[in-house]
Amino acid sequence: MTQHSAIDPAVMQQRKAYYDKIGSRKLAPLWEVLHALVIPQPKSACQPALWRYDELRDDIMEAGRLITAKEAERRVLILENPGMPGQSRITTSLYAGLQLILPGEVAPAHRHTQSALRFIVEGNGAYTAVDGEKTIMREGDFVITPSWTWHDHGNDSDHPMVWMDGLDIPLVQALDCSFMERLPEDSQPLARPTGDALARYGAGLLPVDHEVRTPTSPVFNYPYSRTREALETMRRADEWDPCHGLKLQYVNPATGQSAMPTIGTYMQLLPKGFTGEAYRSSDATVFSVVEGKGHTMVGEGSTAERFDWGRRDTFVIPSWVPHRHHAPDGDAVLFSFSDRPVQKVLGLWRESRGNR
Ligand code: 1HN
Repeated sequence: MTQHSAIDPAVMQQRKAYYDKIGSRKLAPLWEVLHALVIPQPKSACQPALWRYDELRDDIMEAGRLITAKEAERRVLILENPGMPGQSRITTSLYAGLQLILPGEVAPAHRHTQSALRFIVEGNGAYTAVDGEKTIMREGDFVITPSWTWHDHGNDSDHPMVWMDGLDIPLVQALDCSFMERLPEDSQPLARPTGDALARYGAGLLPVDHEVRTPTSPVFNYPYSRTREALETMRRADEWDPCHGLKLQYVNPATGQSAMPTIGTYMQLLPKGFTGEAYRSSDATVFSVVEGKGHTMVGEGSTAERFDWGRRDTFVIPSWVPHRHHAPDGDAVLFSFSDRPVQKVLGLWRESRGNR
């Protein structure tokens, strides 16, 4: 903004008339908006927020009595960032929701250009089928639906299943490249046995003539049992990061890049008694608590908030907001996701530790 208070009212009036005139020719003065467009550091509409699972579980189950998975197409409660109401986003660039599928239900097959992740929050035994292969989902599993792959879900178990969906919807929206199709059948035909992708690509091996054709990982279920075991084995080396504890990123084994091109996914272990140092990064991050309880101090000084979290809770930390994780009472495990791979490939990503 220019300093209007110091400007001669006659000049102001001339400028206003000029803006109106050029406005009718689809022109606008940059100098009136420049300082709001290019700011010294991120100032996001995204707010820190916490969703406690024990407070919202009844609401999810009530949706199960109001509408079927099939009628809804996807029966999901959107985790809506309170700073961006009505925009179906948890951060500026990402969508998240909690999806319920009851025993015997199916969520019919469709595909879209948006990439999706599922992070399993409650229950074991429902399946998702992706591009001709089914995988059975268990708590803590990280499951991928790559862009433009057919996917349908079903629950052949005897209990409800809830998972968190993370999609790059706002990002795709910003680029105006949403495409979507439905299959006439509820379930897609299967082309390969369950477990094929993990065997083929997830054992430190690749088919001898494997060609990388898409940026998304060919492994589409990263089972929690393996992830947890990796963290447990690593802890013996005792090399804790002062901000993150032990933190791993999920990778595409065929490229070494992030498992999904638009969404970075991570799992971290905070050991009992962990007192994290302050950390901030330019990628707003969504956390899902897999094990244990603890708290995260969000922000600095008098405006700092404390998020007390436990198993199955979700919280979000906006871009460039300092935060510290604490796990005073026992080990805690956090899954997280953000748009970091996009920021990195564009050369935009930044982080800082401590008071820098
Ligand atoms: C979608 O396809 C799923 O496949 C979940 O489970 C959530 C939110 C918006 C658009 C598509 C799914 C979605 C979605």
